[in-house]
Amino acid sequence: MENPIRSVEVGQRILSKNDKVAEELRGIYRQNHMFVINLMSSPGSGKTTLLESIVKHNLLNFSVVEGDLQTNRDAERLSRFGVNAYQITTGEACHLEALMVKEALEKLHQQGALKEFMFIENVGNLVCPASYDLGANMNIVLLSTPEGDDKVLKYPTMFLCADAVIISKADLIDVFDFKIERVQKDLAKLKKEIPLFLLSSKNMESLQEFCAFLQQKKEQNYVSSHTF
Ligand SMILES: Nc1nc2c(ncn2[C@@H]2O[C@H](COP(=O)(O)OP(=O)(O)O)[C@@H](O)[C@H]2O)c(=O)[nH]1
Ligand SMILES: [Mg+2]
Repeated sequence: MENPIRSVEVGQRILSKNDKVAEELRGIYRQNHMFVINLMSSPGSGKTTLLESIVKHNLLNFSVVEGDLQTNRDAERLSRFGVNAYQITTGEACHLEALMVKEALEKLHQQGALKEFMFIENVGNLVCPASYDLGANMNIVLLSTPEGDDKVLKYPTMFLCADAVIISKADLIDVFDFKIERVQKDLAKLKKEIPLFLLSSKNMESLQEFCAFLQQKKEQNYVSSHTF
């Protein structure tokens, strides 16, 4: 009997449900003149502290979507500084999905809380968030000095989706014998050119430089070209 199973070659990438919602999100961000940054990193690498530092020094006007498995702690940390922060708790999911962000966006919109910048603090890990497009203008990955300078090639999928990389906790570079050149070399193997920032929450200049970069990208209407 003839085998009833036929395979068909697909020349085009099939868009997943997440990709479709991410595309919708890009339209919503554009319409609302928002510049959206998806922050990804291991837990504890300094994402929330970075956002706190930006608001403390009044460097950008932003709202936040927070992603964690449990607790509202990060949204509460930012709310203390008057930031409009919406917390998504994912339960067991190790990443945020576009639909979750869409719902958060609707809530922030209803509260009249949308600002020109919106940060999405993704669930902390260097694996799963790299597979989910959130429609962000920029995907930014933090690597903190205590994690070690060897992580880029260990987690290539994450660093491949980055439009910029931050080495955070730069004040601890010497303590952890962290070699910036190793990160630069490994990033060069993955991508030809990628903006790299050395950042410390204790160093105002480094924060200013990073925020000026985001302002510039916003003015250029930068949209990430990464395909998730
Ligand atoms: N030395 C130093 N510690 C930092 C810096 N940024 C964050 N931390 C500390 O790192 C810990 C985790 O930071 P947090 O922002 O909660 O990380 P998140 O899980 O990525 O949001 C906290 O104890 C922060 O005080 C920094 O630039 N330098
Ligand atoms: Mg956090």
